Amino acid sequence: MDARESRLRERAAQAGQGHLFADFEQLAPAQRQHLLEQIEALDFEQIRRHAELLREAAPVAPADLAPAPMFPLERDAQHERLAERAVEQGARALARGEVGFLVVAGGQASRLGYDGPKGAFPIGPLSEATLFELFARRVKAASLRYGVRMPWYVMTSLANDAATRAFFETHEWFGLPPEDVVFFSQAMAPALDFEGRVLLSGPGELFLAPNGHGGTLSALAQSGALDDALRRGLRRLSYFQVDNPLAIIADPLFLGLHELEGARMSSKVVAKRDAHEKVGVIGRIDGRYGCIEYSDLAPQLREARDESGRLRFRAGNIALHVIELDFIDELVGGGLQLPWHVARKSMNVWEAGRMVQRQGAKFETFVFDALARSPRSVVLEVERAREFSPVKNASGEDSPDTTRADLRRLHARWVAAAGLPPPPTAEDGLPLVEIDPLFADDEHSFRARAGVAPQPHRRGHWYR
Ligand code: UD2
Repeated sequence: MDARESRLRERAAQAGQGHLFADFEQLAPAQRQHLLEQIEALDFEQIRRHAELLREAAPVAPADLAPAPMFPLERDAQHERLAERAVEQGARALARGEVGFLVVAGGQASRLGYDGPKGAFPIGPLSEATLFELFARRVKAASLRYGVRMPWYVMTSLANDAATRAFFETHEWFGLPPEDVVFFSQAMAPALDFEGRVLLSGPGELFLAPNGHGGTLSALAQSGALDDALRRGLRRLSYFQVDNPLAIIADPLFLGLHELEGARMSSKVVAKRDAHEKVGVIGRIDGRYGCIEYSDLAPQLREARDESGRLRFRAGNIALHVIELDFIDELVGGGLQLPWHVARKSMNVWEAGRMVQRQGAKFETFVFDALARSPRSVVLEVERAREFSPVKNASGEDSPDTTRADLRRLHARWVAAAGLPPPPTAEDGLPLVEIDPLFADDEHSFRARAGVAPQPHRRGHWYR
């Protein structure tokens, strides 16, 4: 046994993780080296704290919850005046090249059951364009519209980094300048059993899971992506999730309101469908901005109505944010530690020489917990049909079928608004139409091109 191995064996044993060496003798030399490297990289102190978290009773629900003031969809004259100013302000910031894009794509797409980066999933109703391609075309559309380079930061994780980079390379970065697509990887956190022991996912392989989208902030700083953004003269990032192809990523209204408010991090929300929709709610928690998890909202608050009869806590979080770069710099520089959240689930693990299914825990931090550090923040209510239709599950609610249907409905709306002939209806009773973001990226720009006929397509109307 060499010195490194005995040192690591001792460290693991002291931390109560001696079982990691149980199969060591049966491993091939390369597997042993790999396991030693993984153990060397473990933060045993953090694992100890995570194990403690598991032993604690369920976290106490926050004491003081209140809805956050919103910039609403239904606007009075004063709102309209502010919106006009904001749109101008936001458009100026975009044209000055102060805004970059940030997509979080480090998740494992386990609910979708797709074997590959979620962004490589085909979603275009006619084009079958992947999520990454649709976003790339939106980034390009924004860059052309504002006549400025707009870098795109793509967060991956160890589980999909190589595959994501290869996917972009194969598709020649979807026509974007490769130097303007910056990949960076979030950190991983070991999954534990309920006694706090690190789990294995195979022989000599630790069970590591992405550390949640809260990991974005420190990963931006540690990877050099934050410096890259500052060097380019960016001031803020437009943050979105890879699963929502409706996301409006270069939104002058949102950016302008955020800037006029002097906010450091802001959020878009949609009115919850009903009291039971399982989305977090943006609100005030103990006097600070934050996102109240569905499960933390007591039934009487979940159902509570305001004087107009609408849900009191209705600001459903759709995970679209604007985040100032100097805010990230300050948080990370100050040793940012977002709270850890525990997800208990059934997992396939390697134990006593075979794969078994058992209960375990993954640990994640959430980016919206950083809202608590932004004294001012905009909560902009947007229309669900225009901006939110996530691909989460393989079928049923929030699945590829519902997202494609929502894209078709939205684009049919643009076609109708432009007074163009309606697209053909498919067997499901919905119009079969798709508009390429580079043809037009919103209703307004579509109307401006209303003279252009759709490309013939064997099934529907494809504007591209
Ligand atoms: C999230 C929000 C929920 C609502 C919803 C909107 C949380 C805990 N809940 O639900 O309140 O806003 O989104 O769609 O966030 N990701 C990473 N790294 C990770 C984990 C996730 O990059 O370690 C990415 C992932 O690739 C995806 C996004 O974050 O783009 C959301 O992840 P999710 O599908 O696990 O979030 P979900 O559905 O629990």
